[in-house]
Amino acid sequence: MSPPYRVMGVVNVTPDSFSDGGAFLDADAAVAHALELVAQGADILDVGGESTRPGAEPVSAEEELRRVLPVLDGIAAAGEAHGAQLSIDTSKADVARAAVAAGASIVNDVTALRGDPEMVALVADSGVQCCLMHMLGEPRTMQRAGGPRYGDVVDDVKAFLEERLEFAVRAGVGEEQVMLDPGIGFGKTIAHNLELLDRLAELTALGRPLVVGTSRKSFIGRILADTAGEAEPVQTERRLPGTIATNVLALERGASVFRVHDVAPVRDALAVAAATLGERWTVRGTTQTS
Ligand code: HH2
Repeated sequence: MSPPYRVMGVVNVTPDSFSDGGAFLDADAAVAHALELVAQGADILDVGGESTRPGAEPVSAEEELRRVLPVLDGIAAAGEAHGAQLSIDTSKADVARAAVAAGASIVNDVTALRGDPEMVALVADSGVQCCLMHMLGEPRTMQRAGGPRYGDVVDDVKAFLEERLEFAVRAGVGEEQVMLDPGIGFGKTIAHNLELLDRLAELTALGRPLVVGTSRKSFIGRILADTAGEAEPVQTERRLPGTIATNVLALERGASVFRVHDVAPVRDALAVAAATLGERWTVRGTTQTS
């Protein structure tokens, strides 16, 4: 029986993503990588053509489409996705529309429907699932010195996600289409990220599946550097154990979709953690995955 949580493998078709920028810019390499993630057990493939790392420059819809469409088509043509759902990581309605036509059944919008006024109608009309993520500011500026500031970060993120869910539902999106994400690393200090992970269970009160994306993020690199007395954040290649630790904790606190670059090791860690938690996790999980 497959577990009631899902692993979302990251397929970045970008020159500038923070951990794998340029590695899969070529469509064939990206398709091969996507199929490798399926072989590792990915339930969802999240294909993105625009980096959202701090400081990243926006790209046009045309360029984003030029990057992602051949990859979505290639995955479909290979016929080896074995039921893995395709997700498009975009905040542009034109990109999402073309991706849905090419087989995507999830729109992962890091702006939570604020980036493009046409996005909410696209999600409502097409009936696809969508992931609404919290972000303070925008990628180009969100981690600048001086910010980000919150009253209580968990309360603020929760109120934001609740408002976005209501907005989507008012515009005709079915509540059952929506997943919510606290947006780890998006306009947050290390302390904010840790507080959100520690108190993640409070977000389960929103009644929708929670997505978390901690994979290889810089707060992991900085915690490890501080612990080891190193000046620079440890490199992304050394962030897998921290990625696993945070995903296991997120599972225990009620998350049910895990967005990661390294699918196989995270899947194994989650399987053992879920077995250990037994009923305590399943009870929460089953109320959330419908
Ligand atoms: N994180 C990134 C991108 N998209 N989507 C959701 N729902 N949640 C996340 O935490 C999230 C996301 C950033 O990671 P990555 O895609 O590896 O980097 P980049 O944005 O530089 O391409």
